[in-house]
Amino acid sequence: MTNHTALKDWVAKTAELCQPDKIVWCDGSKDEYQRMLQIMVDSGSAQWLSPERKPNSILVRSDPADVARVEDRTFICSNYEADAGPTNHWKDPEEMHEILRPLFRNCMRGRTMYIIPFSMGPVGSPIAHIGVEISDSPYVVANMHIMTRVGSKVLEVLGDDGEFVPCIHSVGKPLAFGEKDVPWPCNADNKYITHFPETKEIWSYGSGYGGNALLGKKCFALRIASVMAKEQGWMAEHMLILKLTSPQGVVKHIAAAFPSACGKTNLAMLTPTLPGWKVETVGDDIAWMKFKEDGYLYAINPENGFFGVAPGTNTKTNPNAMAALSKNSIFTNVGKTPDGDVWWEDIDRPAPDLLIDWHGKEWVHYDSVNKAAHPNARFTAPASQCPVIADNWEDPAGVKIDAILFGGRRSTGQPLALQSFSWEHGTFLGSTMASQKTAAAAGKVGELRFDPMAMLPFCGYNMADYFQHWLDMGATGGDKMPRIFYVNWFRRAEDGHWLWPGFGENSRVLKWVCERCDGAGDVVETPIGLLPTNDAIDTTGLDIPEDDMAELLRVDVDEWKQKIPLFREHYAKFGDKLPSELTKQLDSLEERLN
Ligand code: O2Y
Ligand code: MN
Repeated sequence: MTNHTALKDWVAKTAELCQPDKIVWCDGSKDEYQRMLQIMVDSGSAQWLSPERKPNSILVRSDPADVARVEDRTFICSNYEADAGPTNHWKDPEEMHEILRPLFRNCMRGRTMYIIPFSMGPVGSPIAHIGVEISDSPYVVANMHIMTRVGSKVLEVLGDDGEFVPCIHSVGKPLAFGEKDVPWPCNADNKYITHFPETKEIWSYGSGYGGNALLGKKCFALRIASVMAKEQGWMAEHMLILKLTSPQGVVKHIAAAFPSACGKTNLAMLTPTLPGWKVETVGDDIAWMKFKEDGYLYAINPENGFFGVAPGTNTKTNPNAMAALSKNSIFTNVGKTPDGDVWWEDIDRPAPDLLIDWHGKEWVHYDSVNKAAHPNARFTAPASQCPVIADNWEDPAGVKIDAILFGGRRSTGQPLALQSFSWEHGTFLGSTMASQKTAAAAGKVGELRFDPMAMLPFCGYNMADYFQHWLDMGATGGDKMPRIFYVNWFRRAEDGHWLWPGFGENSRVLKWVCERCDGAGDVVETPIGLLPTNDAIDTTGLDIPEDDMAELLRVDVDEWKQKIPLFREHYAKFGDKLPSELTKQLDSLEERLN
């Protein structure tokens, strides 16, 4: 097991509080993974899929009241409210512990308490960090096996006194003696996803789903890690990492931040349409970046798998994701076909007769309201199963990041691509990032929501301090920092047609980014940044009208002028904590537009 005294004490204290029937230390073995699946199947929580269709894979249906991250139940419990900032829900740490203690008392009665030591990043990498999750959910154990590196090898690296982030999770449904469990235990009316940035602890109660329960992901790798990164001089970002190779063999690594539901997984696994270009995946959701002795920023993907949205994933939009999920995967809230396969909206084939929906009921008909799969239905698949996983994706030294892309879903105004004038201007672009709301998020579809650096739900401290951290990183890295770009695949013409085909054609923009990193690629200076000239993006073989291309790269000065008050209003939320550099950047933009 372990001789780590602090870890053993913490486990004993937690067991005393939660009163589980049994304690199991996870070793991360294949046998253990299989045991978890069988436990879920035997208890009625999961069912095996057909070994022919989806070998060694299970289907799980959650409680309909537990289907997604719950931002309104997510708290940053810093000592001072100002340190959580205006974009987070804050609670005093003592007050939160007063709420949590009675909820956690005896909460694991009738259940097994699993101790899951996990590494975020390749075990032993200088960029990686260790966490230990205590959970009463076998679904969490199995998912953590795929999404992180679990087990004895992590305890070895931890040694007798290594640092770890303690993560406590309970579904919040103790069982009375002899009480039969429900298929998806949770406590729908009492969810708390809480983070303690000063003590670097995570406590999660009441939900068994995704980001609420797999605490290595959003809770640790983004909210707590963003605090650690600020304190220690590195970056924890909501970014994919891809490896781009030109026909001449020039390799660039690109990190990209897009809000949820803007195609990050698709971009990370893109199949280029440009002959000779290759995209390989390092990660699809999170990047941890640290300086190396050479002064450059190197990134790892702290995760080990993909927790991807199923609906909309198909062999056209993302053949590599389809291959990754073809076996050894966990499917949550998707439909099930009579031959034991999975089905979701916009998968490659029409819905068969006798399809079972995510509620476990026979699906009667296809309409836009009654979906067979929940819109946030997920697949959990090992990254190693992705056909285009990069050969260096587990390099403990990380990959040198050459470029950072920001992007969102914007039907008007924002051009196809632009490069920032400088790191500071790039930070300004990230801080004013906005995206149109999709049907998946609360609020009016199409409404613009500011989502700085795609970190709005994930920054574990005051976002104004986070902006300052970006500026500080730039000051440290100087010329060696990645070049920053802003892209937008989602422009529509006035008549509503898409101006840019997207998907594999986005490789054309990546080619220009690659050229710009080497000081080539044509640009024109505009008030909002350095735009590609009309022929700088390689459109060879692409049937795109010249007018559409011109529109994609047009800067509508009047439209941009109208955005200035919105930017000021967005910045005003941060009061005098907003770095003066960003106000300066906004003033300069306004001047350039006038
Ligand atoms: O609904 C959840 O719990 C998952 S959210 C998620 C999962 C994978 C990658 N990104 C996200 C996200 O919300 O950004
Ligand atoms: Mn994400």
